[in-house]
Amino acid sequence: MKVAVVGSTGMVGQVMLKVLEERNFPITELIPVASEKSIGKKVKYKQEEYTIVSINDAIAAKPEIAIFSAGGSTSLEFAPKFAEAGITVIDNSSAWRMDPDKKLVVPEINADVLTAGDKIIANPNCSTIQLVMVLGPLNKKYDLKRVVVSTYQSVTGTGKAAVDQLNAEINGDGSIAKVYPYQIFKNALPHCDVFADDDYTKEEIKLMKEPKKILGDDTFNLTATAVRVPVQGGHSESVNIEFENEFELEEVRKILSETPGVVVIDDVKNNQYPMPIHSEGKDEVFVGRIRRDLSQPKTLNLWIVADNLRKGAATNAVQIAEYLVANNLV
Ligand code: 11C
Repeated sequence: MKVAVVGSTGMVGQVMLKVLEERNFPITELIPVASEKSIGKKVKYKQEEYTIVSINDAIAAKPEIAIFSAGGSTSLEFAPKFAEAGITVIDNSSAWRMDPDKKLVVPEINADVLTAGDKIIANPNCSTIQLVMVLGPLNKKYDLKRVVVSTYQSVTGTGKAAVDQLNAEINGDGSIAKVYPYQIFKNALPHCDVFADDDYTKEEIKLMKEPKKILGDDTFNLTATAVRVPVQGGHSESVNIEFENEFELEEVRKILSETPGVVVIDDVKNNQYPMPIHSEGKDEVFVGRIRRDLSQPKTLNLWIVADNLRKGAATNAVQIAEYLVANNLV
């Protein structure tokens, strides 16, 4: 299978190459694509060097699959051109996620919506993916009524310049250009992505809309506050979930433990709970601090952590590609 990785030099693009390699995706030819300044440079994949080509050259090479992580405007302009050439695009940007004609997919939850006719498939936002991995199985059993999520997001979600800002601030180097409007070291910014409608940020709006589309259920309410913290290994989420139906805590733990891709770490007597420092580099979504909300019935509190560059981006995209191949949809 010929595979193009568009945005191959970016933070997510680099993890995509790593994940494709680790999972031994059946690649016969890798076509790395990046912006003009990187064309002609090399990327490494399975001990071999591949030359970065332009996006138009990638279309001409006719890969079966193109995985995009090059930002919304590149996706908006080029994904349709790839699709017209018969290439299936898996797009990690927010460009197509809420388009009613495009599928938004977390394979463990809704891969069955995919067909051979889907030529542009959207990969959800990182904080959405880890949330729906937990909401999905609980919704099936207890029926969601209302979800309140607060995130604690890694600087890696913003990109390399943000990681550089944090490290420079840790090292006392004030000369680096700031990606955030404020210092991030020793700080927490209630501000991920830009402010948009009704004083919510775009990240919060993604979190409030995408889960309903993925779960195929808009009968529940969801509100979000997204916070950037000086953390690198992954995104964390504090989630309050009210159900229509009563639940037993032990059954909740059992359902989540049996959900593929979810790992329960919940032993507070021994200080065991998920943390970004442990999720870094892993593909699973970790959940813990599972407890009743004592303030009202049928309501649960829990804590979800995942590596936003892996399950939150690259791994989920590669899993979509794996599903397409396994089901002869490309
Ligand atoms: C963040 N979730 O951490 C973002 C990064 O819509 O795919 C990914 C943005 C997106 O800031």
